[in-house]
Amino acid sequence: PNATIRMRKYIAASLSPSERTQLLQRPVLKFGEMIAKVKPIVDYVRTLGDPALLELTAKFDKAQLDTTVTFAPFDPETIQLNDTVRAAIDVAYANIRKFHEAQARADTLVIETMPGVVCSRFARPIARVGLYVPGGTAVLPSTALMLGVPAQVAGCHEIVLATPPRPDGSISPEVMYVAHLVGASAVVKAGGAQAVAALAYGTQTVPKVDKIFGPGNQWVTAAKMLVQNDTYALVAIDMPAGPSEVLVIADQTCNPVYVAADLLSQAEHGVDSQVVLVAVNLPASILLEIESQVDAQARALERVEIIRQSVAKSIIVQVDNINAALAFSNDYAPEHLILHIEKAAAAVVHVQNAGSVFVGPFSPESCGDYASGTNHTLPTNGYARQFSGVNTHSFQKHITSQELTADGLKVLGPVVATLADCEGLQAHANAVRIRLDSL
Ligand code: HSO
Ligand code: ZN
Repeated sequence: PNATIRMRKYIAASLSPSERTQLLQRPVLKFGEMIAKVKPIVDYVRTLGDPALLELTAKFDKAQLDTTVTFAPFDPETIQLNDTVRAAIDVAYANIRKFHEAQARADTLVIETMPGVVCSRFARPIARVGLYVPGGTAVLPSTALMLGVPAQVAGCHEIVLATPPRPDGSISPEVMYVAHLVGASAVVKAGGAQAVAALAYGTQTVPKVDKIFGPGNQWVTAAKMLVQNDTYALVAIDMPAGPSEVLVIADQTCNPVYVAADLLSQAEHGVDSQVVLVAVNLPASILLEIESQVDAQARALERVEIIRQSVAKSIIVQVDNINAALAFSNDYAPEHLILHIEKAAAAVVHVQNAGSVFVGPFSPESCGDYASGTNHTLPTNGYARQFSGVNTHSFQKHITSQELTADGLKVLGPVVATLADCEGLQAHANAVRIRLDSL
């Protein structure tokens, strides 16, 4: 227990291609295995509904409940919350709301592609959404905000929040207050694969939803992936989720105390959290200072035992210049990227793959995790290559439409008829020619 809390060190230039690939990899998630484990749970809830949900909640969350769902209104007067916490939630709510409202603006496109041919696109909310708020080793009212605010801003009609109850059967007042702020219609007291199944299929009391959002452990993620593939459930998910990650790029201008603090803020999430430091041409003394700060700061933290395990699996990669650092980061595609470098803002144009970027010494990840306005539900596991973090559009779909005038059809019709002939689809060509003949 007294061993130094330290990350493994590598020099990028001396890595073989396969060693580099190895370092870029996340721990393999055994999805096949997990799917097999969650399937019986999902099937049980799908076929039996509430009784199954109550039984599984007693088994996994040690909570004996009579009913699973609490319906709105959630009277804020009845929610016991200290004033400072309430005020902090209010500020976070306002900032997240500002940033996510702006995303919904200027959403409508109207484009005349040819004279008399007008194409448009407009957004509509996904009517019913399910937001999974994890319990487990930490209570996460911030996740309720990060999912609830964009759902509210997008105009979703029914917002169902699911979260595991505490052993006494209650939900934390912080989460209940957020449920009130975002206008949730129901809170489902259940967690894990069973909660995902309830949201996907609905039960006697749990409303069925159209899309399920939120982070969670392997059980939750596997259940989301399973129900997404069930055409009977007809449900979408936000993205596949894995353990949380951060990649910090630091050069000789960095503050080693800040760098260590940022690495640890991610390392405390869980034993499988991924923490990477890319050191750009760092003098040995600064690197040593970061390492000793990691050890010293970690020892003073309550979650030191979690950190011991996550830090042991974490790495420092030493590179010669900023281009090499950004290349490594882009290949890694981190959920969070923190830039502790001289011209941090100027480096952002070179970021190709990342969930969210934290620019300069005064932008700790914690600010984005809670209250700056950006979303903290972000792609992990390298999925930042092809996924965006949760945003207002995640709660909408875009519908396109077109309207042609008679003159428009005269111009476009022959083109369409030619292409339809090409494909041998005579009825398609006909639908145009019949009109052209009558014009
Ligand atoms: N860093 C986490 C989000 C979070 N941090 C919630 C604190 N609370 C995953 O991106
Ligand atoms: Zn965090």
